[in-house]
Amino acid sequence: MKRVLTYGTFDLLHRGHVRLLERAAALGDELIVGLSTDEFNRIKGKHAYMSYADREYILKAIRYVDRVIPERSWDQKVADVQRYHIDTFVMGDDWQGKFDFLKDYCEVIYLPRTQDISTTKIKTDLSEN
Ligand code: C2G
Repeated sequence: MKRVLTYGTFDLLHRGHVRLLERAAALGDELIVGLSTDEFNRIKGKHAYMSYADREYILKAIRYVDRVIPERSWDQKVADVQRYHIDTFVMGDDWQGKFDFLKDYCEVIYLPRTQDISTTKIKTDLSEN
């Protein structure tokens, strides 16, 4: 049983998010997603349009996602990798190198981001029309 872990806000779920989840899930048998809480988003300087509950509800409907756990801080990743017996940690390559400290605990893979789509772009495009 190969377990994969990733984290994110996943607000206004779009093709870039789903492609990340699809590719991450393909790396193992089970994909666990650490979903940023509304409080942690404030720490990240992000304001999600959708609440944690709504973002969790939508993520759980995605066929590639097996489990959703709350992401409350920057410092929980090592504990999560150990607690959930994670084999592979995956993030988009906008985070390239930022989580290499996890290489002591599991495989770390950064996947190419999907171009021309982001939650910020969606919000900007909508506000201009
Ligand atoms: N992503 C992607 N392509 C896009 C947009 C996002 O591959 N066009 C990926 C990001 O690289 C990330 C995941 O989708 O791996 C979730 O993106 P966000 O919700 O923006 O997550 P972020 O705010 O980067 O939070 O501790 C890690 C943080 O919680 C990551």
